[in-house]
Amino acid sequence: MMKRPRSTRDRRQKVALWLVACIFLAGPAAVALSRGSGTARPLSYGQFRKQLERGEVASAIVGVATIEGTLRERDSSGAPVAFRVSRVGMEHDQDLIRLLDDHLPDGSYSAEEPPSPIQALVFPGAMFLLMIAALSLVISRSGGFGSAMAFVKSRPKLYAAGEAPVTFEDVAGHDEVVTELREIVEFLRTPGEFGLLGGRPPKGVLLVGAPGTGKTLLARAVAGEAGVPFFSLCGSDFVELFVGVGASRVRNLFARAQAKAPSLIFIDELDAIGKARGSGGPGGHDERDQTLNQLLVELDGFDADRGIILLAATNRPETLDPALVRPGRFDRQVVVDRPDLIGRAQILKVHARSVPLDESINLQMVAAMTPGFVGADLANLVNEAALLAARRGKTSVGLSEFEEGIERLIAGPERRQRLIRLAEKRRIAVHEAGHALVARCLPETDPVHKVTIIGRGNGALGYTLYRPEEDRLLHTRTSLDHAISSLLGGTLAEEIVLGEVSDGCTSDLQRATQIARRMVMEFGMSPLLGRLNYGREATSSGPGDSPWSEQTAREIDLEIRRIMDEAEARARAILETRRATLERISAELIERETLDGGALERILAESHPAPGAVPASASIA
Ligand code: NHX
Ligand code: ZN
Repeated sequence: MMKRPRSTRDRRQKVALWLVACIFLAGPAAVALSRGSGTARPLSYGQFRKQLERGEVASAIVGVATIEGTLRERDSSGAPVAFRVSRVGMEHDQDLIRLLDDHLPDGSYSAEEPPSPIQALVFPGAMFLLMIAALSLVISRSGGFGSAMAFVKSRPKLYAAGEAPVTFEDVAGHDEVVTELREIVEFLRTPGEFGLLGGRPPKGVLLVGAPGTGKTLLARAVAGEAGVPFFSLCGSDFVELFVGVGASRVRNLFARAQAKAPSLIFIDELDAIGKARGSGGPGGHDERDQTLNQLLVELDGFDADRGIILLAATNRPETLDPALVRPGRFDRQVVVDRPDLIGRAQILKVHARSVPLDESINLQMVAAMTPGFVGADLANLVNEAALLAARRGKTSVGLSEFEEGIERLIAGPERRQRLIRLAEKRRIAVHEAGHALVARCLPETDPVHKVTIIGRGNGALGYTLYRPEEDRLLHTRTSLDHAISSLLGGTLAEEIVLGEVSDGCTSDLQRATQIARRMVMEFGMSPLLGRLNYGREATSSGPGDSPWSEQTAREIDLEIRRIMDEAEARARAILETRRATLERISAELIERETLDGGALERILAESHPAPGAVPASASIA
């Protein structure tokens, strides 16, 4: 191939690049200019209609997707205030035209002409063609398709040695994991000494744990402690549009890491490439398989003595291709658990370093309120609490901000619907009172922390919050039975007090049924089916596929049904014998909207029978 003089090539490439840049930049700018929306006040469609009805609109031009015009209101310079309503779309209706006619009768509104079909088609078309032309110019001038691929190649995020100042000091709540990882740090620091006694250095280490538990942070800390470069990529980065790109990225990654050895490679979400081959159904997974094969080749190819270690993270190790976890590959697994009480307190301490806390606050208490939270959740919580304190005009963050922050993280921000019909408010209150009362009357449930009929951003109209007193690791059969009963308590209370149920119970029933199903299928808690594990859910895709007989399938259904029925009977007995208490709690809820654990206790203390007294009819299960 003839070589073009370099200067010409460079110049053409520059021109082409400028062309691309201009089109990208000029497009939106031109649109913005033509709209003249520089100082227009953005209004929602609703606001606009309201202002129109109040006669506050002076003129309006109704466009295809926008309404622009001026208000009667004047700004500081005496000019009428311009406004702009965008994303009107569907809401253009006959009603609007009538409104405009009524309120702007002197014809001070008009409709913008829709763009002619020619304009609408030709302009974007021409832009598109120009872009393609410019892009292909760039590609052809920069050396053909091979380097076009480089364009697509996502470079691994590289943290040079010493540049990633994360150390084990920054990792709180994972003492055991850190102990295990120190060995890897030692190896990276002095790769040679490891093999002195014939020991084989680790090659690949798999960090296994739920999302947000700090696996990436741990990997960075290993690199930081060892002072080696850290190449970080996410598994899903490898799974791309074009067959072969993923594999070439793997090759590229290892080549770069080898060049900088000793070094650390970190692949997050390994399961994205490492899923068992051929598990994804027929066809379409060649790309992932190629990528995985390349990864295996590289894993076998690199000589561990050179001081490269591969760390990877996954939250589903069981889905990984068995070839990946064979000796000499990812042969070590380190479990990064959800932090326990002590771990959470340590993590909170790290995140609260830069946040002024109330003197009264004790992070131990916050840790106790957040069972199940992972590091990322706790970081969010501290942030949320700090924002709330700022919004409330406080100079330090107190316990109440943490409490509200926890609820926001679990269920979203408060959503006080302005308009709830009294009958519905009553139903919500009865429902939540039912949950709370059943939970409170059964010995093996978590204590009720709070009951409320104030809705939340997640769509719940009301909810009952429990407070697990310590991290519960195991659940007895009784505690699962009781959990189902309290989940059913809401709907049952509606039925008992209001005569019929509503459609609000989906999520309660889902959760209750899931517990019952797992009791039967996973925990061997059904006498009829015996202590067998039938696997999670049915994996069958067609009839006759299921790993158990039809007879067993029927028995599973019947046993799930029996557990649910017994739990329902238990809850019903509690609610029927305490009908007055139920009504009392819901009345208080309607009045006060939220009851905390203490308020609930006070109501219960004045009521009969006492919560602990189990009615005779409830002893059937
Ligand atoms: C509906 N919403 O779909 C209406 C609009 C029964 C008093 N007909 O069980 O709010 O029914 O104890 C987390 C958990 C939405 C998020 C449950 C989001 C339920 C909630 C649907 C109370 N509390 N149901 C409950 C409820 C509903 C929903 C959720 C969620 C209701 C119930 C929502
Ligand atoms: Zn409910």
